[in-house]
Amino acid sequence: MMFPQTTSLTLFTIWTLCQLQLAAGNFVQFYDRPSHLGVALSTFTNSTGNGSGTGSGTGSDQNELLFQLTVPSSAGWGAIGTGDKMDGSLMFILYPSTDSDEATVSVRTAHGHNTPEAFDGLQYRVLKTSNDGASLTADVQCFNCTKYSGNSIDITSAKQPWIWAIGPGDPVRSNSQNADIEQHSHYGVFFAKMDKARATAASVPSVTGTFNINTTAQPGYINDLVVLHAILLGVAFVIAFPLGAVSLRVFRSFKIHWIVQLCTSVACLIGLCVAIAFSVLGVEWTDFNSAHQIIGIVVVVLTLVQGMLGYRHHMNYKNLKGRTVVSYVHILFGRGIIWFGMLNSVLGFLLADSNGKAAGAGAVSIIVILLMEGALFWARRRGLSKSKSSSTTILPLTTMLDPDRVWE
Ligand code: HEM
Ligand code: HEM
Ligand SMILES: *[C@@H]1O[C@H](CO)[C@@H](O)[C@H](O)[C@H]1NC(C)=O
Ligand SMILES: *[C@@H]1O[C@H](CO)[C@@H](O)[C@H](O)[C@H]1NC(C)=O
Ligand SMILES: CC(=O)N[C@H]1CO[C@H](CO)[C@@H](O)[C@@H]1O
Ligand SMILES: CC(=O)N[C@H]1CO[C@H](CO)[C@@H](O)[C@@H]1O
Repeated sequence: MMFPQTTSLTLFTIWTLCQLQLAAGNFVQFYDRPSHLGVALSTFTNSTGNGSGTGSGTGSDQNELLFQLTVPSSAGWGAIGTGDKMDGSLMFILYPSTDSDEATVSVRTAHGHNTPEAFDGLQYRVLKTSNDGASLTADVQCFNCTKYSGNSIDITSAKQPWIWAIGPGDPVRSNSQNADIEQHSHYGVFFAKMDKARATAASVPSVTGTFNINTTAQPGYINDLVVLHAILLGVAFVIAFPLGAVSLRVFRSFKIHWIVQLCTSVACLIGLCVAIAFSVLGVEWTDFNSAHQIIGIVVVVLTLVQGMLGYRHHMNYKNLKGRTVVSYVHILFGRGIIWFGMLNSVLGFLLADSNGKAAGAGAVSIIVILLMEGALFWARRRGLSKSKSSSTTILPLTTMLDPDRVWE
């Protein structure tokens, strides 16, 4: 009666030891269960490499990347790449070769979302490949991948981003580095604790089981939330708030002003909640220590304060028929918030590594600021010539957004 129990206990012990062995084996593993793409990765410092025998001298140390990639044959192709996006990524794409039980490892880089192109600036070795009909597997030893300077690999990083993708299933069968591949059906980003992948020998780890080992997949919906966040806050600061600001002078409507600014503030609050949600749920931005995140929280909170100031000003104005400190703070903050909000959309795109979009947002913001100041200046001149009373020619900035003039 004891026998089966002892056996299972022994098996359990062996299994546990294997797991410990895995954990101590110093590699990381990513496995996407829906698509069956798996990769096991480690790094190894080759101090005798690079043809020099000086040993520990840092100049001759070479950090090798060793990995096994396995993808389902039915996908047509499968790949991993460095960094968190295609643009600038160093990619290893695996597809069947003309030899029915082998596979081809194609090393490529991508520009934007274009089909990646073969890259030959790499010193690597494909140790073995296989195609058993169900999956393709390859063992790769790369001698200088860690020197790649696009979306680079940091072997000490606790949050190294990687991308992966699998094909749509169209059969690829080629020995060429340049085989035509069709756009992926599935893709994603994962983060690896590279500092846990430092191996003491140059052996390629094997994909074991269907779980992650010291890697975290970035949930796919994070991207959609980022886009929602960027639209809500970008439109708010670059279009809606400036429009609301000039409506007071140009359309002479207090009503349009407060309705637009209130709705926009609500949109900002939603955009902020979305940002906090994806920053917490994701992997990459959990520390809340980037300038974009800090400025963003401050600016959005200030927009709410700004609403209260506006309301107070309005009440005071009704009673006192004149401006109070509150009015001046509202006028000053109004501009400041819009400028910092615009600056923050630029910082947001920079944080997301979209330098082109950052430049675009910056250019549009400057144009909008000029249009806004122009409209305010013009409206002020018009107001002055009509009232004829005040003849000041040099206007302090603060009077341009003067909320009083609406009720005159
Ligand atoms: C035929 C080759 C490829 C084409 C035409 C292509 C095209 C695209 C396009 C248009 C997008 C934008 C999002 C979408 O439309 O779904 C995208 C995103 C993405 N692709 Fe590719 N891709 C190719 C190969 C690859 C490979 C080999 C990888 C992985 C190593 C990869 C990983 C990704 C990832 C992670 C994203 C989301 C992040 C980003 O926008 O860069 N792609 N791809
Ligand atoms: C004035 C307020 C803000 C504006 C105008 C703004 C705007 C933007 C824009 C335009 C992007 C680029 C998104 C893309 O690539 O499509 C972005 C990205 C981002 N935002 Fe904001 N944002 C604001 C506040 C915040 C706050 C308060 C947080 C967090 C607490 C935050 C977190 C992020 C993060 C983490 C990204 C990078 C996402 C990625 O990896 O692509 N933002 N933001
Ligand atoms: C070290 O690197 C050299 C090439 O730079 C390579 O020939 C050698 O096999 C490597 N040694 C190990 C243990 O990986
Ligand atoms: C890797 O080594 C090869 C051969 O020495 C060299 O041509 C290539 O530029 C190197 N690549 C990187 C990314 O350092
Ligand atoms: C599953 C696994 O191997 N996890 C390891 C990841 O790294 C931590 C240290 O941060 C180890 O304690 C875990 O065993
Ligand atoms: C054979 C070889 O890879 N030599 C390289 C050793 O490293 C130096 C600089 O780190 C390179 O310039 C050599 O090409």
